[in-house]
Amino acid sequence: MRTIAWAGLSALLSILAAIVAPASAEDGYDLWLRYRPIEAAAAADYRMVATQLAPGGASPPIAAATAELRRGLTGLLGTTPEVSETAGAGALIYGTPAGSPQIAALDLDLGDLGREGYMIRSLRIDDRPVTVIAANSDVGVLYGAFALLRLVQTRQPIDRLDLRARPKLALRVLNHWDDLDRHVERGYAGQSIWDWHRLPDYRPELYTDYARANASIGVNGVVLNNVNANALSLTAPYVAKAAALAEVFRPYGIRVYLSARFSAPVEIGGLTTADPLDPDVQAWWRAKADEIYAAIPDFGGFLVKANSEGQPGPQDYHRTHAEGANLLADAVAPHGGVVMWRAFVYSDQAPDDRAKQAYTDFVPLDGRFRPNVAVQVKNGPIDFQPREPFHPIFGAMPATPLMMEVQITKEYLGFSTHLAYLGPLYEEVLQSDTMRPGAGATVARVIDGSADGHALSGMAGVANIGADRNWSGSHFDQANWYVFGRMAWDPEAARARPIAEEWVRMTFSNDDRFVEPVVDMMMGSREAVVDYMTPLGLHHLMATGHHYGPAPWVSDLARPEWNPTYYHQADADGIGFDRTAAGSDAVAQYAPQVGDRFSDLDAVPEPLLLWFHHLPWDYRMRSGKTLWEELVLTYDRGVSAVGEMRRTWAGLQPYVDPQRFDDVTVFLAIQDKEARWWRDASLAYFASRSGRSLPEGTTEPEHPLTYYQGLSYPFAPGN
Ligand code: GCW
Repeated sequence: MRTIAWAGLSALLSILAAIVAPASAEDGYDLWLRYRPIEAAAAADYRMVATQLAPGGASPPIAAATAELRRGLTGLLGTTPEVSETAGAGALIYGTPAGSPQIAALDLDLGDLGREGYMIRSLRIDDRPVTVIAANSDVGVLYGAFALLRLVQTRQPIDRLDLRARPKLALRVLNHWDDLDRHVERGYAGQSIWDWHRLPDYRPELYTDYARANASIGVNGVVLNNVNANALSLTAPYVAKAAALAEVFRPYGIRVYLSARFSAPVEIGGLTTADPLDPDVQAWWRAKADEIYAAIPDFGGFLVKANSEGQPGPQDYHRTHAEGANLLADAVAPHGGVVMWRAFVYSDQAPDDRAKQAYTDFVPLDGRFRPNVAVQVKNGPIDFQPREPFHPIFGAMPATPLMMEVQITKEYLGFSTHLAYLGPLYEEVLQSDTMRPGAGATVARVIDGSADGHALSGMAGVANIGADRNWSGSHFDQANWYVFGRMAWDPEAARARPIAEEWVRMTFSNDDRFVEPVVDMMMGSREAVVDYMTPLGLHHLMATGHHYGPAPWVSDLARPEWNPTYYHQADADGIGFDRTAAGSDAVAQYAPQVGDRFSDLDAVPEPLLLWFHHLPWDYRMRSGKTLWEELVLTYDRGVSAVGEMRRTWAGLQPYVDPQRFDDVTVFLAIQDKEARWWRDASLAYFASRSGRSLPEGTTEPEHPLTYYQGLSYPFAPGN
């Protein structure tokens, strides 16, 4: 009796505690899947459409869809829909024709949805209004469930739906640059979320939530470990750990991949060579693939960084990248796996313009890769700079499936403390027209395979996820994870602004007084970073190693192309890298119309001016100002944009929970300070090169150049 009374009392107490405690803290953990109650008036309408859940079957993805719909609808609408096999009025019927007799009976046309697409329709069955989510696979159904929740979360009507959607890319992959000791290379959100030491047994809820978040935006692959790979991740204990993660992710349609170290046959296999043409090496990789697939039947395949920045690769044996890639491709092919082979290479011997080297190495290999190889090309020819022109390889390897790799983590855009929404950056590259023969080959249409008829297609994002409670290190960096997934789903059609709006509505508030200013702020934020860090086409001006802060003066590193001075070439006469025919002729790697446009001073987009041209300080810009004046003004514009962002955010306090409001406020203050630092340090330096003083009316740098040159941050994160 007493025990029961105690149990009852403590249950009562915890209910009371739940009532008096403020609505669960908004620490960012819930991402865009917050499912907070919607306005009472709207809730009533939505409830009519979602009174009952009628799942087709009980497979893990269908169970995940049911769990998500229950969680989401309960949170949003305040009532928990019952789960029932027979669908009454207001039921949500979901499944595949194969798994659900109710769906099969509807005889829907799902032909064009592919394996992962879905349709959502408002229908009447026996005169009862119902909503149907149908797909050809259970994972497609799960995607549809998330899409339906998104409609409610963004307050769109759901009573007359007729939607069809399917992903345009086969591989929508996050690349984790996570090391086995939980350090994350270029990670600014704490340690790796992969707790390698406690895996495979310990699988915290966090992993399921990670999978939910990815599935909600259509990400279907995860490379678990850093491309600067440790061969140990291919040994049996680590394969078992990867298999544990694969089990957690499988219901969410997510496959795991591993970065493979090319020298693994030597390092962990006891062979004396890793030569791709050596039969023992080939047998070793085949056996390794068999072993991995025995543990992870749906293993995605390998990602490889080879002969780049000190990594081993086929060129160590005088073999080509194609021969290296094909070695691994042959090993995974019998299991349906793929190889993502990175084109991020530049040589320590070749004195050629670094921007040209990947093209020089890879383009001659077009058509020489196995069909299950995708060459993974960074968005631009140098390295994830705040702005780069699109990579010329996109216009030059029609016989090879090309993936695009972008950074979601902001190695060069202010780590996690600067607010920079990357949607506009991704969109700018995807919409760039390569002008290849055969019209309409935008980067989007090259990577989705439609320009050349490739079935293998994909996009990879270097993850910005870590063990920080809010996943990405800052609330607004969650938007970059989100927009990556949404753009990878349909790179041709996706646009940065509506995706930002969707994210804001789901993550913060549907109040237009909040949504509009925040979306505007996000849309301008990447350009602000470009302006205060690398204006007018400048690039690679950051500090050595950790890349935190400005250091355009660095000129003493062992390899020329590691030095910022290599990229800006500023001296008393002028500034910029001449990539025209008179210079490195990198323009020749583009289709003639594109190359001509970049070469022509009257046609080159001014935001790329100094990427392609070396110009005198007095060069007349289109504004009529001199280059020097415009440079100063652009830095200033970047700094004032941050001030504007701070003012905008300060006015939005009534619409945001206190914790996230404060977090963002503090980060914007950091950004403001660092934007000034970038501007002041860079201008102090360029003034010393140009021998000019700042135009009248502009603010002098706060400190002398030597002050900035003396700053040192040995423990900046992510190095
Ligand atoms: O951007 C550079 C980074 C390196 C990274 C490399 C790459 C994983 O500074 O940290 O290494 O690119 O993409 O391989």
